[in-house]
Amino acid sequence: MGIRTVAVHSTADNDAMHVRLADEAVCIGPPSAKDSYLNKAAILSAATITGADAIHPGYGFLSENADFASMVEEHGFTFIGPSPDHIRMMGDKITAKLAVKSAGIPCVPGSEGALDTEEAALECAEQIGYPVLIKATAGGGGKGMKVARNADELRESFNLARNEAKSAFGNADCYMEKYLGHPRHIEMQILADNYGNVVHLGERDCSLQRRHQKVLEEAPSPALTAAQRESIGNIASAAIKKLGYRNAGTIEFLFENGEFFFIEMNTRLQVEHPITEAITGIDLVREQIRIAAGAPLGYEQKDVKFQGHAFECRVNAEDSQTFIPSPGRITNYHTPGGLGVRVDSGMYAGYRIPPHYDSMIAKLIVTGNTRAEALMRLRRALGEYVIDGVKTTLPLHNRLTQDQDFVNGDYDIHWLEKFVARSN
Ligand code: MV4
Repeated sequence: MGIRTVAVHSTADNDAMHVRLADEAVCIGPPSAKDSYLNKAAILSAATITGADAIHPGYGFLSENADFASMVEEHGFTFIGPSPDHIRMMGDKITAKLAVKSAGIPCVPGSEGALDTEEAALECAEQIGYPVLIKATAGGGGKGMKVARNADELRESFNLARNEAKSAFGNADCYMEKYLGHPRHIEMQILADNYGNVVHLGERDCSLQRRHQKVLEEAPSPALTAAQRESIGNIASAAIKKLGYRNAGTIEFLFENGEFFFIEMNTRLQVEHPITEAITGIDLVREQIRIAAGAPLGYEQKDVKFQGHAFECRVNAEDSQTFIPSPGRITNYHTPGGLGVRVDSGMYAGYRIPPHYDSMIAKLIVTGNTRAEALMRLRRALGEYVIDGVKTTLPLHNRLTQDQDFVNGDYDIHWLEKFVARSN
């Protein structure tokens, strides 16, 4: 887009590739994230001294922090993302669910808002039927959840859930949902401009996860028909328009027995966005910047063409069996390439992976005309990828992409945990 960029970084990331490649770089503090990447004043100072126009929050850190988004705007910069009000609305899981439900999105049967007492919880559970799940409104992403299979378990866990939510998030409010036993995790990507134009860019199947960390994602989902995609996509777009939401967003669903149930909405760009780019040809970060700059979307749903199939493997510097982080120096590095192969990474030979942050070091995204073609390319690309000096999850991806259930697209949100246990 010809836009000059400023990278911000901690002292632990002095040698990071993005720092080398950006037009300018500003150090915003020491390794500890709370003193650098979460330091709002330091980031705003960096924007001020470099004369920045806009701030892209990336993913993680302050990307879903409503207070940061509003500070960015108050200081005269453009926040590349939704309004602070929408970030706040979706950050509170009860508010989010009530809002999307009233906008027409199907939700998991459960309580209408927070449950204040054990009695109210027991009554709600009788109505919806066991097993039920207690979720903290300030949780999300798997934090602050408890399953209860009967009234005894609910009596045991309800007040505990509230106390844990209070100490973990500073907010005790909990709500209840029917517990779905074997769903897939399917999320819809949407884009909305400032003028009420909304499109969906199809779904991503993110069911392959371990301890709430996604491992491998694919688009489209092997579990959906074109009619199901169109139906939930149109429902999602209509709701986003009704809510007045702008910029990129992802609506997360559980999908079980042919039905969609909303769980959460993400108001940031997601790690797995490249698989959507791969099958739509739409550059999501470019669209985020255009929308933030006040440009109209410029195309409609009928102009969005879905082509082929894409996989993303998250490559972490971790032991592929124990998942224990393995920071350290990369001694040798060779990336795969060729048609349909994309590697999003800042790694290079000689780079020292710092121990302070998330262990994801690369994303391998592979596209083909069909799922079978994409899978063949993915296996070939995984075989070509060389990362020496640290342990990585590449061996896990090699095993996973040979598994018959995976080949058949036959998996739910619990499948990978069992696969890992089986192969250890
Ligand atoms: C659920 C559920 C079953 N039933 N809600 C976990 C993360 C958070 N986003 C919501 N989560 C779940 N909510 C109901 N009513 C099961 C999960 C869940 C899960 C969801 C998506 C991907 C992986 C998961 C792993 C365990 C549990």
